[in-house]
Amino acid sequence: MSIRKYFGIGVAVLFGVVLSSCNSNDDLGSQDIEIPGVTFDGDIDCCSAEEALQIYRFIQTVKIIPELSVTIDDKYNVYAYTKSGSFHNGYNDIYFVATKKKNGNYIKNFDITALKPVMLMVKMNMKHSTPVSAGVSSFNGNYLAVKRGWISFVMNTSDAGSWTLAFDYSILGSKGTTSETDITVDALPAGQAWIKSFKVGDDTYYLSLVNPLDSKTGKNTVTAYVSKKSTPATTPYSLAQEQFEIEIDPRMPDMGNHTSPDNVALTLQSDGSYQGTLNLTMTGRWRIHLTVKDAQGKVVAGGDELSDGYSSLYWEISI
Ligand SMILES: [Cu+2]
Repeated sequence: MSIRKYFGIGVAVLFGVVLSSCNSNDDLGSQDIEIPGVTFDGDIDCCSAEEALQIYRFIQTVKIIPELSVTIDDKYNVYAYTKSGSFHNGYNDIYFVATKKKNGNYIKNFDITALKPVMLMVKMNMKHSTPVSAGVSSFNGNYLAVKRGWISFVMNTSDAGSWTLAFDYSILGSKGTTSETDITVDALPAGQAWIKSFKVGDDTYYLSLVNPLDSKTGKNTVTAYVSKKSTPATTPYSLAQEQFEIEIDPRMPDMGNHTSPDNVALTLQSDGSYQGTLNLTMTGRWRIHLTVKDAQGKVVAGGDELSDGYSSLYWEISI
């Protein structure tokens, strides 16, 4: 009893936050606002009221992608979110939650087992996919019912072509694949380039820089993924099995290409990502010139081929 009372207080506090953030309408009694999942009714497939509140709070930090909302077997709803409510060129985190249609409660255990983005290149009449996360897993220990994956788009939507996204799901016994849904992938602003490719023999690899806009002045832990282009190219590109090391040489092209000290090459981590240290000593536009070495330490991409002596393989970010 006391536990439910505690949750009741939690809900009331949350309503207070919601109302004060848009405090124009005093007629909105808290009882008129429905937070999905907060009606704790002992549904064992679903979250407790406390978990539901965590999810609800998390969802306030991201934006829904309406076109990717689907109803499954007339029993479940799946909602997809990104930070901005849209997709852009390069790396995008994508989040999913699932609810029961009949009561709106968040479902604790479900899986999105594959993300399947495909671009139709209209003029060339060919299709290709793009790098994706190995799977979609729980956000973290606090957000078991929020799943997170990523897609790194090699191209944006343009006259050259457009994207669709489908995904495989498994929700309380319902399994299947959603239909291919049209999505828009926006170009990045000038001064930003977050995905680059290189070739080793006949194989094409993609280097996806993770959420570079989170970088701040000073030393940043920088994360990237190396993905391998699939055959056929319509199969989503999974993480490369080969091991690399990615040396970074950040330069400011607008300021005489000065660099910064104490950068650390990106190396493979146990979770499949690459991590290193990127030191951005000031705000502005940075080119992060890359030299990629294979497991034997041999340079396989990048180097000093630009006329100014810097690698032509680079990410570009503006902070
Ligand atoms: Cu394309």
